[in-house]
Amino acid sequence: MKKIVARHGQNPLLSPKDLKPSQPEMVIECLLNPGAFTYGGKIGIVLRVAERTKQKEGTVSVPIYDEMGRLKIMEFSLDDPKLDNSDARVITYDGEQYLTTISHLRVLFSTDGVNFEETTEYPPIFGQGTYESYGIEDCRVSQIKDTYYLTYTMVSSNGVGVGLKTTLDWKKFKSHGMIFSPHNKDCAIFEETVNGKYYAFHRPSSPELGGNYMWIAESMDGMHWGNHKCIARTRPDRFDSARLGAGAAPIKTEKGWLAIYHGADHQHRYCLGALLLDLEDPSKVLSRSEVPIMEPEEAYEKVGFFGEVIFTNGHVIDGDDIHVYYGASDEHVALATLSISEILKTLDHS
Ligand code: MAN
Repeated sequence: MKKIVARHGQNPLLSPKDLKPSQPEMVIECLLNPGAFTYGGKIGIVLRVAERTKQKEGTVSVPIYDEMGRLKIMEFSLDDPKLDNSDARVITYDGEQYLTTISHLRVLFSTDGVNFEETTEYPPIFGQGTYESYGIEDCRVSQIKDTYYLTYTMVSSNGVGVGLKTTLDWKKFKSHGMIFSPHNKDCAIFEETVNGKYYAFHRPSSPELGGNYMWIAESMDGMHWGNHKCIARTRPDRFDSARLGAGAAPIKTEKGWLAIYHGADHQHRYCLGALLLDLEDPSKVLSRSEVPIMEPEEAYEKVGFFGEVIFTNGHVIDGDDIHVYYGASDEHVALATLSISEILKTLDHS
């Protein structure tokens, strides 16, 4: 019998030491959450590189970009009572939140899907302007005809929203601004239209009524979105009790659209689950995982910058195989091959 998940023997494929920081003041803290695609006979990934300023004793410093895209370093004394640095990912100073790391994206290519190389031919993509001053993160890539749609998280003190860029050649990018306003992330555009309409998953967060649920939206042009519907909510006492969000674009199967998503519980443990959606109306959920299809098991998934995390936003399909690229413990990039037919079997229950 085929297994649902087979991790690659060379895992983790990429770790912070494998790339060079973007500037001398910075240290790469995490390589994570890549989008994946195929281009020119190669497999490409759009990697999130999270960097931190070099730390000095007695202080904590955080990086931000100014309006001109220049790096600015903010430094706080560790004994300052206005400082709360109990979370590895965010610090709060005097009511204002800052990310401890700032992320940019890098495009790497591979001929075997395992060994990836960075070349000067494809320069890194940095955050730009007011809405990306805390960086850009977790890029999904959807290919529709010749165009690649990059949906990614824009982070600034204004909030967290979804940005869109398009490219034909991975060298020139067109920016289309913010397509889902704060607080929103985890956006993946379907790779084909359904009855003439574009569809996208997204994940707004509502602090009062509602929560961190997965939504779907429609569009006539792939840029302007409406008719939003909530398709999956958190479930008490399950792996997805606190939050969930889409992985990469869903996979078209005979039984429906198969969407892989991440679900986290209140201990911030991130696992993967699956949803099966109606082929003609993807806002209709046919089935959903009762238990995770993949959960943190290996040392590199359990211990790291932020442990007990498996997070995916990129995969490449090859017949029944889904080559899932994922962020492991918010620090490394790893690869696992999942079987479409085996996942579908687990979704037969409803
Ligand atoms: C959360 C985490 C971080 C990320 C921020 C902003 O705190 O997912 O990794 O940097 O959100 O998106």
